[in-house]
Amino acid sequence: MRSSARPSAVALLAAVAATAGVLAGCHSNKPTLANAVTGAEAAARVYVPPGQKDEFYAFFSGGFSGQVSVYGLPSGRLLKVIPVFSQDPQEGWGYDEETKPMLETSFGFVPWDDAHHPELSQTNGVPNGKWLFINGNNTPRIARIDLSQFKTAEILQIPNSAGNHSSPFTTPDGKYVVAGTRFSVPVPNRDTTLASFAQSFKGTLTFVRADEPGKMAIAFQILVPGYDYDLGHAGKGVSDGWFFFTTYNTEQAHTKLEVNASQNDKDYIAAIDYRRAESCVAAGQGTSTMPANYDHNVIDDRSNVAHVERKTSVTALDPSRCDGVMYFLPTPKSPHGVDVDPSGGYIVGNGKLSAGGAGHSFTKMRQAIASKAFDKVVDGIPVLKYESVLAGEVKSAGLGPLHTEFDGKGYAYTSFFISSEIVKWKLGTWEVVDRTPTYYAIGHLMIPGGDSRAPWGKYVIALNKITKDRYLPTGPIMDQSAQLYDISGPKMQLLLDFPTIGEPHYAQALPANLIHSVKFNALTDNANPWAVKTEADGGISRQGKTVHVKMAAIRSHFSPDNLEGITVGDTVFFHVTNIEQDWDIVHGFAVLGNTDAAELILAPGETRTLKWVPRASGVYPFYCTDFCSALHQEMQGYVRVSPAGSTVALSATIGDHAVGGDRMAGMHPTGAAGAVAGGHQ
Ligand code: RUQ
Ligand code: CUA
Repeated sequence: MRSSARPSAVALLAAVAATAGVLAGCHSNKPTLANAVTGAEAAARVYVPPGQKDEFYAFFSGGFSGQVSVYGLPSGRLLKVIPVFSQDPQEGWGYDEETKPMLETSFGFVPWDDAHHPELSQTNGVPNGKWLFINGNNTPRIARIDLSQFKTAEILQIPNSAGNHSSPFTTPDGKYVVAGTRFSVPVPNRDTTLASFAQSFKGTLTFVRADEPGKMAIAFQILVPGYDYDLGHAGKGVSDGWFFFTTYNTEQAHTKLEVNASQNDKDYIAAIDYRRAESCVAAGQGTSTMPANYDHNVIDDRSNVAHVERKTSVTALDPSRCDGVMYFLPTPKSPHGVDVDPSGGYIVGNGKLSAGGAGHSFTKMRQAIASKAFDKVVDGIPVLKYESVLAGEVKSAGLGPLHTEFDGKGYAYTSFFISSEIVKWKLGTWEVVDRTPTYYAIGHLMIPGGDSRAPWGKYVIALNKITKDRYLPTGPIMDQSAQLYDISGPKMQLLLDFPTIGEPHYAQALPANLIHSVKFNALTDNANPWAVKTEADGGISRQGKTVHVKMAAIRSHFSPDNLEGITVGDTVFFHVTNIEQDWDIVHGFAVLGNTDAAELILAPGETRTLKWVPRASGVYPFYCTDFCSALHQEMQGYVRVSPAGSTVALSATIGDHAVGGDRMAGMHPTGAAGAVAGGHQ
């Protein structure tokens, strides 16, 4: 049934890639004169003198590193890496007992993910600097990072999903973030033949309540046809209340997608009226309760201990039984990004295999719905006529459009992967007004606030997939690269290149003054059950084969620092509290030969717990891993480990006195304390 005369996508891609190769190989990779600035000018525009601070915070996804990195703009200086989905030795994230539960899922402990799209929380359609959301693509999850601490605070797993790619884009009021599945799968997942794809595989579009910290929850999942759901964006302004998702593989292929999923001339943008979905869910119209297993992991603010809550069901909505909730907008050709302009009037689809972008008009979409300008109905979902919703196409703009961001001054900027360039065009007239090469193979691009109602349209950043020949070579693999362009004038001007950590699929940025970063955690507020508030609170205790050590860290010693009475066969938990109350005074803790964890890194006022199972008798040093003071090298101690069955008395001392003394004898861990130490043995 499929026309063999039609050139395959592979052939098409090969042809355009050859063109791109020519482009990349010749002089066209030099900026044209109008776009060029001298090195001295560029340097002056990105130079942030020593001691001065950047104008913007930018949050880059780490892609397959699973983390988020924070850069200052315009300098491109790396400020921090925030661990999210991957264990991180630099902060002990996912290694210590407090944070390990954050990486629990219904599949078990999953200490890695592929993090794609950072999304700043919004108020009234504008980033507010409170939180950053990011998706885990491989094992579907959404994380919330608290931007007062620059720390991951919450992770919600998404069931009935596989490849959580169209996520975690937010609604302008911050009520929801979404999760659309890239891979359709049998829902509920079960053993079934792959050839039954078209009959038994489904997609899900998940709406997650995200406006209260610690309470992310799945509001409902819309069960949609078995396509690939790639990216999404909320409507805003005139289109507030709607959500748009791109689809590809409307062919419903389950093998050789590079050919089989590139047959249709148009795939769809799914338009969801989520307020209509809310009313169907409230009325129980078209809904069912589906069993589902997924975890919700939250770090308690005061104790710093993460807890896992297992969830067992979701509310599913069948869109064919909730009329008006969902429409398909035909969009050429395997669209990737779907981006909504600041007014909300245009919905721009970026067809990977097309030569431009298609802009749909929200107003025309409403009219087409009212006049039932339908091409057909698929699984109960009306497909609107292409011409009835199209506002305009950016013609022959480039090859392989992926993403579009907006400057708030009436212009859009689209990344073209294959022709490796950013193209600037005018909303409404669809004419190209500027273009600039990128080095090389740009994926996403980012303007601070560029997907919001009010962009800060001063810079655009290209997030490039291929870096070769731009920096000193580092073997066959080069890190990915970002490029900063000034867009304050009519022409884009390249100012700066800088390498990134992992693959930054996307980034978001906002003015630095919108972020309120705390300096330290008040020790008096520390509710960790194993916290010590003074050096004298430390000590050692035994419950069967488990030994708990409570320890204070303060310049430049641990209290206690000499421990005896531990035997082979014991499991030891070091609960260390940094009792400093000064900004940026950090201590670490590590013990020789520990196979059970990395180090602890302790912010001032914070308690963390390191698990250690000594396998042989002997004496084991421990030490502070963060150069905290002139006597940092003196910040060390010893644990004596005796053979199994030895009767050496437990003792915890510093200098000539015992720490904790008799009080330790009466020390019984609370239930909560047991959860810290006991939950992840
Ligand atoms: S996104 S460019 Cu386009 Cu997940 Cu990677
Ligand atoms: Cu404490 Cu080094």
